[in-house]
Amino acid sequence: PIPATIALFDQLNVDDQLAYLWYAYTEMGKTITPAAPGSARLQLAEGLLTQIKLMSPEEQTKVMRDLANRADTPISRSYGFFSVNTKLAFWFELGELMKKGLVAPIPSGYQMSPGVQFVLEATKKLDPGQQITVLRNTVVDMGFDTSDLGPS
Ligand code: 45D
Repeated sequence: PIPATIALFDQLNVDDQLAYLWYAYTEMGKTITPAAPGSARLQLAEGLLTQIKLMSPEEQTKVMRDLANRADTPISRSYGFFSVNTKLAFWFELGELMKKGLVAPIPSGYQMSPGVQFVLEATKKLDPGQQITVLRNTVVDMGFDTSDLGPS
């Protein structure tokens, strides 16, 4: 069920991937709150989060789309160097910043596509440990991995 759920996620377009992460975060956020913020991992991500906070809302949304799109940008490259748990902690913190109004929110009236709902439902059927495995897999390939460029 874990690989199947990840395969479903991989088929989503970039906006649907972001929407999926957002709703997974808002539902799981309740249970993972003590583990994620303030962790030592987040210090590695602090520089990026600070840069993002200083951007316009449009730029903030673009950064998140670029990450999901694996676009080659300075921020996507920095993200690519994070460990998988730092990647999760980074997204978690972005979610917190969105809730606080410091990062551009989901547009009001936004409706999940059927694809997003489907992957979310599949995720809810997994146990909590499996859910985190799915989330690790969704964020691990985001950003830009400079090792994909091969030897220069
Ligand atoms: O205009 O370190 C749309 C543990 C549509 C322990 C959009 C852990 C149109 C160790 C796409 C909706 C393993 C527990 C716009 C960590 C449109 C440890 C915008 C785990 C603007 C870290 C969409 C932690 C946007 C875990 C902006 C499990 C979407 C953390 C943004 C999980 C989505 C964190 C965001 C998750 C999602 C965070 C910010 C799932 C964040 C998700």
